[in-house]
Amino acid sequence: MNNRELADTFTLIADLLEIKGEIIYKTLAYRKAAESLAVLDRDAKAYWKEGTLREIPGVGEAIAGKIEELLKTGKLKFLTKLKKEVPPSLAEWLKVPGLGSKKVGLIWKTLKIKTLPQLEKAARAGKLRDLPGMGAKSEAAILAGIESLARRSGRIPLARAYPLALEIAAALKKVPGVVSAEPAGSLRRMRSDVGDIDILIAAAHSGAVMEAFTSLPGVARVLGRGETKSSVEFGDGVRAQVWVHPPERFGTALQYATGSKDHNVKLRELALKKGYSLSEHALKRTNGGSEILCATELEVYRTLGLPWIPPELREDHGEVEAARQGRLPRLIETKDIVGDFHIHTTGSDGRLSVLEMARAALKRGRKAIAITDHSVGLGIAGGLDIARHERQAEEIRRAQETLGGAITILHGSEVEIRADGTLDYPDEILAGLDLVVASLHTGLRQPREKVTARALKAIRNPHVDILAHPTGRLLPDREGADLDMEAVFAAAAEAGVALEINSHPNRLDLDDPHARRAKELGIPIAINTDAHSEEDLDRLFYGVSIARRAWLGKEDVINAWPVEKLLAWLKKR
Ligand code: DGT
Ligand code: CA
Ligand code: ZN
Repeated sequence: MNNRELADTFTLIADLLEIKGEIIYKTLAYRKAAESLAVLDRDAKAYWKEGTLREIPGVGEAIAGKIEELLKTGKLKFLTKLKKEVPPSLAEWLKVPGLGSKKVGLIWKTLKIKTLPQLEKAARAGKLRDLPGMGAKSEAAILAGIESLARRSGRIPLARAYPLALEIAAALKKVPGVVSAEPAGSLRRMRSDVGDIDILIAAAHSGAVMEAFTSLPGVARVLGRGETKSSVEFGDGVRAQVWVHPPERFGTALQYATGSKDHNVKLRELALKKGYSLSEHALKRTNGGSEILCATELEVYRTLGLPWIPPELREDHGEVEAARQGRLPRLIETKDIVGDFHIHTTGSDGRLSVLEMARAALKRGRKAIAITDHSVGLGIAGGLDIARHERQAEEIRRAQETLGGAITILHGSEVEIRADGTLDYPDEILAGLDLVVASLHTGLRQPREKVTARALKAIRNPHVDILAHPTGRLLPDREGADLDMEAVFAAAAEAGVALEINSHPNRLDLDDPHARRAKELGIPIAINTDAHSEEDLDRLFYGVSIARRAWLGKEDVINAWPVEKLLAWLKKR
């Protein structure tokens, strides 16, 4: 049993005792032990072998005995007996937002039910509202809680984690004594989903930071609180942990905590070859063991003879070798993007007019945009029929006149690829447009051959310039179409059609492995916002992050080309 499993065991005991109705101080002892085991920096087994288990904060004689029994036998008689009295499935109920141990105990004892599906059934049948201290409102809250629990897959979409991480970091930066607060882990590497949120703090003392962190608004449970590390869970199940390190070692700690694990392993091997040892705690010379303090990551990499490696590349996908040979790519940055070729307005399901959208884009430094409202077939989004589409040309002309030469507004369309692969406007209409974005929104569950054939047919239509969000996936739960991506790439390369990285954090489609493959094949990439509102324009950086994870530079991305080059490309097509 490792520390995590020991901690989970004691949490389970505390949960079951609480549901049983045990006095609170008894359950608190188990929770305290669980919290300190969760953040312990050494294996509990090591303490046990030394006979020093009771040095672990919150571990007294009784709990030390239980840890010993668990480590020896993998089981605990006390828990086995407790599980006979209180069904362990009830602990699941505590994860339902808005459901505490008192209510769990009450529902279980009165209605004689013990599983989550039984609880849901009882709530739907209106059986909870008449229990003492409850009502229709708390019944509805429980039902909503069960539904949100069901939606939660193991990993957290970046769209949820990223803003939360920035909020946490901003709040902790304000704590007196904090020098820096930076997200680390998979979030800093901009993976499209993350297991948890890791935040690194540079501060000489940790007390005030931990206090502020564990009492942040929205924190539902404190999972562990220690000197160097604490972790919490938010109401929707998102977990975050904070590590505090002295400022003079912050670079070493940030580098470690950013990962990935595989990247760190590579780096550690390189360090050993060069006569250093690199660990979570310190970078040291192997002979003599003197420490090299690194306040910044740059110093860590420089000591190992490397340039700083951008976090998005740290996946052990060849970046360490490339860094050694001085051939790291110059990655695209958000400020390189001058164009956005997938934008909606009130013409279909967007919130702003052409002029408002163009102003908003101009404010963000864009020099060219394409208005690409949905075509008529996509009834749900109120697509433009041909007459309305032609009237939109007039709206665009007026907006262009109002804004002068500051921004080029192209008239495009996001034209639907129908079930048979034909497009939703006739070729004459498409031929008259500045730019055509084709996309699949329906029939995504078609068999591989059929859906691939549709995409290929669209790519081969000579009027199509960009294939938008190619797979149609929606994060976190709706998988994309079962496309044969190699066939899509081959067709796009041949036709010279650009493939989109859709920046909406629920799409991020192409994903980074596919975007990297597309670059290898010389396919132009478009990073578009697919904006339906002004705020969507600010989500461009998500798409840029995917491009960076795919090793793309600005030459690979049509949105980063000078406007003249883009116009020449469109004209030639
Ligand atoms: P996640 O949270 O599953 O999306 O992925 P990460 O990469 O954030 O991983 P996490 O949260 O388990 O750990 C944070 C960082 O700590 C990770 O990126 C690298 C570092 N790390 C964790 N375990 C190890 C390890 O066993 N060896 C090394 N070298 N680094 C580790
Ligand atoms: Ca993590
Ligand atoms: Zn769109």
